[in-house]
Amino acid sequence: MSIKDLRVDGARLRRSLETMAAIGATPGGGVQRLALSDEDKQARDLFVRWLKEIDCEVSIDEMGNIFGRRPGKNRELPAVMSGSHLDSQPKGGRFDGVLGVMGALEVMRTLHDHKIETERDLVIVDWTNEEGSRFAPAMVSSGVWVGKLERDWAYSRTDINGLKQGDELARIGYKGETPARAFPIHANYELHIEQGPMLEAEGRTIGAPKGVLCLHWYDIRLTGTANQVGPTPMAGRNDCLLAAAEMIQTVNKVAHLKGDMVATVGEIHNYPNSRNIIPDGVHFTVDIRSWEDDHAIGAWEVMRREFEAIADRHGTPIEMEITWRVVRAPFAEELVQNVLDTAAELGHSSLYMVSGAGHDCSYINQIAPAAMIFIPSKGGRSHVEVEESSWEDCEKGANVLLHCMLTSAQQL
Ligand code: HGY
Ligand code: MN
Ligand code: MN
Repeated sequence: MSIKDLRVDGARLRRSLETMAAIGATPGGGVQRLALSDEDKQARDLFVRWLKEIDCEVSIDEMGNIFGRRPGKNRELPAVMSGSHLDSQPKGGRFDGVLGVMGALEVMRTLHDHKIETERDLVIVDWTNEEGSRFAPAMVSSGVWVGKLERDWAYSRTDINGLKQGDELARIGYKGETPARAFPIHANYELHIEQGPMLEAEGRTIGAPKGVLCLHWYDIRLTGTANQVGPTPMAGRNDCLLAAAEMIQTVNKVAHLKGDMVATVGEIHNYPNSRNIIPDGVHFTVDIRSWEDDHAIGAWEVMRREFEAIADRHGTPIEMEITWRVVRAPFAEELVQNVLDTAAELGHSSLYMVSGAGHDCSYINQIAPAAMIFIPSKGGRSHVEVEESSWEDCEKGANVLLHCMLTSAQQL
């Protein structure tokens, strides 16, 4: 069979996705596989087993990133890499992240079945804690790997129960010895569901993002004056939840200032959260994204000033933390073109677009040529239990990944 006629085994890809979906399955048909949870460990152990079944060299680094390497003929050449993440949102979907890891595994299985030799090594990877839901920020382990985030800072990040990311890595047995530091990469591809409505709306099969928006995360903490709700007059209260409500309105208002921007308050904690106590503490998060980095920066400056004015008016002490910022990731044009050309050669329609969702590929893009391959999300939904993509599109995306990786792996 000529290399051009090589195709993945769609049924086997479906089986591996269904097997993974059973790990942390939720009653609503989604998954809960929070980073470094027992479910994440279960999925990791299975991935490692599958890598060993096809004779990949397995390594686990200090951030728990799992690498499976398939030797090429010229081992000293920079490798071709592909991967994504096995961790999920609290009530996440069965495709976000895991498609990119299982799709890459299916590529390796296909090459293994057909005994295909490549010039360059191929490496596939499960990046630890891409979601940033349990331990903020997102994409933390690819961020450490490319040298943009500090390992010990990442280790120190805590979840809502005060557990540290580094301790949880050790607890599940994935705090590896290998330094979490980039090795030479010739090209990096990430297969992922679009998580938005564009491909479906345009009736296209393969998305070729020109890049990923910048992502900026902030944590806002307010201090109120708790009291019994009954006897305390309305005048003179320091009600920090009321102040927070006005700030949340501000986030939404500012987001509309620029067409390429989105801003969201997705997480809020109210203390002591009792209906008959005026709250004495509120913690909420702000997520701002835009294609132009300075739009998101400018939006934050407006929000920050308005938050200060609101806090002042309520007499509410406020702390604002710039938690995390990752710059916009414009992907390598020649790799994006390779995605578009490969989709066409395989007979699939494609769409040149932008990714509003963050991905590990954003960080890899800062040290090596990178690009992504999207498939449609039904109803444009994601980060929800009803997240859905068709098995046929999963197979098509994996075939585009297979041939993009082969094209790059044969380049000398
Ligand atoms: O936030 C994101 O877009 C990704 O799910 N980490
Ligand atoms: Mn993802
Ligand atoms: Mn996600």
